[in-house]
Amino acid sequence: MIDSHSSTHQDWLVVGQGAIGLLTACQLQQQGSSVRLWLRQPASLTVHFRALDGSSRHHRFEPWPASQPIQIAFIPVKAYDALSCIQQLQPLLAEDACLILSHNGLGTLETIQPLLKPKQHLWFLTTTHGAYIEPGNQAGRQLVHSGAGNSVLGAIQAGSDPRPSFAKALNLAIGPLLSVTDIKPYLWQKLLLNCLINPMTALHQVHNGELAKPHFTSELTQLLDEFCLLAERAGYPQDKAAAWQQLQQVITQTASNRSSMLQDRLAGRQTELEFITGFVLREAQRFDLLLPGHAQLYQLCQDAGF
Ligand code: KPL
Repeated sequence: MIDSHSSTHQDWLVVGQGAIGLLTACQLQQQGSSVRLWLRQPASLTVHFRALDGSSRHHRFEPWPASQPIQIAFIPVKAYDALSCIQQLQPLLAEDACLILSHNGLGTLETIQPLLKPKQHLWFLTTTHGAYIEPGNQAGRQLVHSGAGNSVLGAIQAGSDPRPSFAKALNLAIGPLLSVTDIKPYLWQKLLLNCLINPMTALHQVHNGELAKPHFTSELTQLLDEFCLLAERAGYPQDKAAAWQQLQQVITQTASNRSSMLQDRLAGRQTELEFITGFVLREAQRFDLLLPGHAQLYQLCQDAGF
């Protein structure tokens, strides 16, 4: 874990106005960092933030100044927006900028990495913190930090500093933060949860907790078996019993939540299906594996129009 006692003052860019991005932005600002937002339409934004202990406070964020080089950018945008987002930021990126991606699914890094200059470094952060934006008429955003979690940070390029200076600030914002030298096994563990929970809940339009019901057990078991087969071949072997236990734990802990894919479906937004089940099926093809459960689930999701 990162030492949480010393504070750092850095110029952060946080991209978008999703719950995890705004949570991080508020917490970074609270501990003294300068934070600006990158929104589709450059504008200032006020966030009414309700912390875990129920206390409230207001945060105001200005857009990134058009001429200032970007040194550290936290980019918690959907997987399908990650590439175009980096392309937009590119003209302003400092020669040695640090870019931290955070999204569900895999398959974005391969297209982003070739765009970066030799000293621009890419990181990935995965978090279990819960946050949501309350619908409301008030100007600005009503952000609720709904569940304490933890985060894991890892560099994508070999040879990156294993304890970058910005990790301290992230630890204070959405820690406890574990800094790892290889983030990929963590991303595969998260992929496992996402490729079982997200398409199933989005297809059946149920809260996460419904998946604990016995009539979902055999399908979830098949999906897990197939995933473990693939993960083994891809070099990220999973302990099936532990993975099943973790799945049940997440289903229970997030029982009353709608998965992000169900939320996207209900809001008529694009989903991350291509980067979750789509990625799994593309990987399976690479290893000549047939994953009939995932293939059928993918098809049903497509037929349902998401
Ligand atoms: O990450 C999630 C998501 O909804 O995207 C899970 C783990 C499934 C929790 O809802």
